[in-house]
Amino acid sequence: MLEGFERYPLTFGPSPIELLRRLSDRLGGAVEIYAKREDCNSGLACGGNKIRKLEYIVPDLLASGADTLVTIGGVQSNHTRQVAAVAAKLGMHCRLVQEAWVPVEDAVYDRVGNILMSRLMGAEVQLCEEGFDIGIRQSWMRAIEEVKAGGGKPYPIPAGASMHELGGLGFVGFAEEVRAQEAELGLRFDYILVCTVTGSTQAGMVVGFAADGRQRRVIGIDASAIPRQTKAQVLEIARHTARLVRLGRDVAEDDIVLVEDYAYPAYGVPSEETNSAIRTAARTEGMMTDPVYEGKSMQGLIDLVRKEYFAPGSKILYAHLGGVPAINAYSHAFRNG
Ligand code: 5PA
Repeated sequence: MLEGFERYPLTFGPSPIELLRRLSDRLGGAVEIYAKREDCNSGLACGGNKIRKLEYIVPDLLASGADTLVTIGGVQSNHTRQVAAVAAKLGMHCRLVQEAWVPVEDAVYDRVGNILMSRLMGAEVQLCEEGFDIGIRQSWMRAIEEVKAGGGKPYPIPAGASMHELGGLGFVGFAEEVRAQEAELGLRFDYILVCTVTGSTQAGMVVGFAADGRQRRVIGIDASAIPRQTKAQVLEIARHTARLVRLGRDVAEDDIVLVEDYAYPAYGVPSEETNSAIRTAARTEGMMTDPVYEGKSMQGLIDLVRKEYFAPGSKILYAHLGGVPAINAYSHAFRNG
């Protein structure tokens, strides 16, 4: 589906798939849980899902003649950290707008984890007070204008690279990669579980898996706590991406499956159940997840397995999208493990 699109390699190659045997057993052994490790997909500052999206955006930004990448996220955004890494790798400037998306009072929240790495990689970091939103932001538009006013040539990348023309392509590629790995492993996944916030990860997967009829087997676990807006954005990106790759059919509203039950109490704030899911993954598999994204999808996975949402014998692929650096900003929750 992606033959007509240029890709600038930033990942190590196909990300590994591993069976989570002890986690599967811990949850009763009726289903087999696998993880696809996007959290170790690249050497660029710990990698993650944005690296895969950016592989299809970099050719466009190089062709544009831009000298400064301008993007946006919360203070502990993984996306902004990955854009900073790509800018460093390409030898470009990077301007990051980091909004107050999460209501935290931790004294080191804006010093550790992702934001520490972004600063270290030379990005210009601007903290601002605006709250959480997955749409197009005024603060970001202002930063783009400021770069222009300073004589630079900005290349704008919206939050999560999602509402970018090419933002859905990377995860179409993820689906194609999974199909090739399934052939090698001699199995077929019945469900693909993914954490969703700005939407292009799930949207790309929906388009990619629609090619073999599995789009409704992509189970989005909402971590935004604004599921209506998030689901609408996933649908919009999926429809756009389907046209772009000439899928040959439209994406229906029902093709977007978004489970809303695990994002509480708020975006970026883990519940006790989220933290308990993080501990379970860590203690059964040595697999680290974070309190903002993957901990919530891990919580969803564990709860849905326990509720027998998946038929016995199902093979489930948990897309681990990265995000572990942010755990440093939540040290209090894990002070006793
Ligand atoms: C993010 C996003 P989408 O935004 O494509 O739906 O992906 C959700 C997601 N897991 C899942 C991890 C580890 C993520 O980082 N992060 C954003 C960020 O600013 O880091 C875009 C919100």
